[in-house]
Amino acid sequence: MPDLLQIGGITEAMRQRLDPVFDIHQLSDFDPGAITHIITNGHDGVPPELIPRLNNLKVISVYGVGYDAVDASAAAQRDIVVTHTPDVLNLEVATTAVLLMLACYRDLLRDDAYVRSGSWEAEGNAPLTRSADNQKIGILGLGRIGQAIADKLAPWNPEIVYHTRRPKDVPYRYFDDLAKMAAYVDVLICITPGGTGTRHLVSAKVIEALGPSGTLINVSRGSVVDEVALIHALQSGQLGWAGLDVFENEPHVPQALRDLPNVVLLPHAGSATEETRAAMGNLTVDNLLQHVKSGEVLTPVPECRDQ
Ligand code: NAP
Ligand code: 8YV
Repeated sequence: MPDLLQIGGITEAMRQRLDPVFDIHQLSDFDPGAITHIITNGHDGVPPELIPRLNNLKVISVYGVGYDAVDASAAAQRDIVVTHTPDVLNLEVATTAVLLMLACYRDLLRDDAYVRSGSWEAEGNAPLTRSADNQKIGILGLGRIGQAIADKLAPWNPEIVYHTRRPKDVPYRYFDDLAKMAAYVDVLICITPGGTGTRHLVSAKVIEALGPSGTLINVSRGSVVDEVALIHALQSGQLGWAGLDVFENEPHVPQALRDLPNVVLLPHAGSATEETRAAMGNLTVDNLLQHVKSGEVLTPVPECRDQ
């Protein structure tokens, strides 16, 4: 049986499919020379110093589409294939982005608290909120999930615009300058990959351009947004609202963010439904089983294609 190193948790359903095929080892107890496969997730990844120690490693299967916690280029150089779980979570993460945007516009948390606290009875109707209809919405990163977000927003009749490094063949206006797009839109939705290439792409300048009536939604990675600048802008009124699923130092969320009334916070739950996590788990395991069966994988990351 091939030896599989498990980094982070896996579901019972995943274990049941892996058990008959692999000897599963934990980080606390494994023989580096024996490991041929790794299963991990987007948060834990693979510690960079581990890869050179695993001379027989062939596949790293990541439970998640984002793989910034694995050095895929270093793996590819050693003929190790990294796989991930694209597409099966597009709709769920898009729902999360729309959920955060609507919660900000309609002040869902404030109004929920208004009912629970008895303020409705004591003080009368709650203050009015803002309509989410007919807004200008900028998508930063119009890939698989970004497109699903644009599709899911259609009933709110938005004007969709976008920023990526290269323009796409889509019917939306392209901005080659993120700050200019931020100045144009009412809502900025971040859904790029994480990692060094996108670190603090949403800078103080971009946040300032979005402005006091603007809303920032981040369902990408915490590293994409300058969190210190974001907190400052939300506190000072330079930015209106933020809906955040991801943070720079998860699961730590700065107290300053938790104290703000104009934010909606989720615990990196973009794909976290029973149905979508089951689909992600299946694809993560399918990649490993397919490799044992045929030497091929189903969904390699771009750095590891054509290997
Ligand atoms: P994808 O299809 O590869 O799309 C990524 C998009 O980002 C592309 O349009 C790409 O276009 C753009 N991009 C990349 N680098 C950029 C840069 N420096 N500046 C501007 N645009 C850039 O990926 P996906 O499947 O949609 O997933 C996107 C990311 O969402 C994942 O990597 C992950 O980090 C995050 N995610 C989060 C959750 C959650 O639970 N919150 C769940 C799933 C995924 P160009 O190459 O033309 O720039
Ligand atoms: C997961 C994600 O929470 O797919 C991703 O990139 O961020 C989420 O779907 C995470 O990767 C689970 O490991």
